[in-house]
Amino acid sequence: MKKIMITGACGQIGSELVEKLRRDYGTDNVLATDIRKPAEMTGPFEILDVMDAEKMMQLAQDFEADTLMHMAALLSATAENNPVFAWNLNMGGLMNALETARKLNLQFFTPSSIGAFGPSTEKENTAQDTLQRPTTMYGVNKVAGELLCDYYYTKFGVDTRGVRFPGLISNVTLPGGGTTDYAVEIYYKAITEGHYTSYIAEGTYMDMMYMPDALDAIVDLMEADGDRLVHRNAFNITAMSFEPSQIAAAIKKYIPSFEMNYEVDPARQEIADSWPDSLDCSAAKEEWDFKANYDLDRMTKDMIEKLTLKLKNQAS
Ligand code: VAH
Repeated sequence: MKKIMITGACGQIGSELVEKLRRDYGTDNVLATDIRKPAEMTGPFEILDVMDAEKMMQLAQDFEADTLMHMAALLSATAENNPVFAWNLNMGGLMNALETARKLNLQFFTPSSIGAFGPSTEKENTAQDTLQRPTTMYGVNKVAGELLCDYYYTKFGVDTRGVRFPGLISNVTLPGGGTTDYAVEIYYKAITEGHYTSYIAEGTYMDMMYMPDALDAIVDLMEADGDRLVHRNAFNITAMSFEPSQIAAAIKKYIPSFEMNYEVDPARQEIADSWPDSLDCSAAKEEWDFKANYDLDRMTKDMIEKLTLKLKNQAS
C-alpha cells in the first residue's frame, strides 16, 4: 500500500482509519472521501457519493491510488429501517468500489461483520467457514458482499481482503445506527450522567473490539503476504465477548457510583439475538498473525481516561 483512497472517511471506523493511515503512510498519500465534508480534515479530501461510479473512478485515477478501502455503508439498525435503500447503497456502493479496483488494479479492503451470521449459525466459537443465513438486510448485504469480493478475486484477480468486525468501541467518532452502539454510548453516559439505560437485554453476549485493535487488523491484513491467505472475505476477528452487565461492572471499577438499568428495544434486541456470542478467530491468527491487545478492562480504562478529557475540553 502506498497511495490509499478511503470511502466513508467520516464514519466511526473511517475517521480514525484516515488518521492512522496518514501517520503510517504520510498525510498526502491518503485521500479521504465522504458524502459530506467534515468540520475538520487536514489532508486530501474529496466529496464522494459512493453511488457515483464515474466520480469514484475519476478520484482514484487522479489520486493515482494503489489501494481502495471501501468503508461507506449503512449499519444494521438503520439498514433494517430502510431495507431497500440499504440494499441499493450497501451493494451499489460496493459494486462501484470493486469495479474501480478492477479497472485500476487496486488492492481492496471492505469490512464484513458478525452480522453476516444468523440464528441458525452456532453461537459459541462461531467457525470461519460455517452456515451464514442472516435474518437482517445488513447481514444479507454482508454475506452478498463477502461473496462478491471473493468473486472479484477469483474471476478478475483483484486483491480483495476483509474482516468480519465485531462491535467496535471508540472514543473519537460516535457510531450511527448500529446494534452494538450501546457499548459506546454507555461510556459517554457514565461520564456525563453517571447512569445508562441499556436497550440491549442483560445476558446478551456479542463480540466486541476496541478501535485501535480494529485499525491494526486492517493494516496487518492488507500488508500480509497474499500467498499465506487461504481465506480472504472475510476473516473472523474479535477481542472480547461480553453482555451489558459485564461492561457496566467494568465501568463501576473506575466510576463506583455508575448505575445502569434496562429498557430493551425489541428491534435491536432481535438483531443482537440473531448474531453469534463468540467467534473463532483461528484462521486470522494462522494466516496473517491477527492479535488483539485490548481486553474489557484495558479498553474501559482507556475509554474513560480519553473521554473524560475530551468531554471536559468540549465543555470548556
Ligand atoms: C452494527 N456496529 O451494530 C455494527 C456492527 C457487529 C456490529 O456491524 O451494525
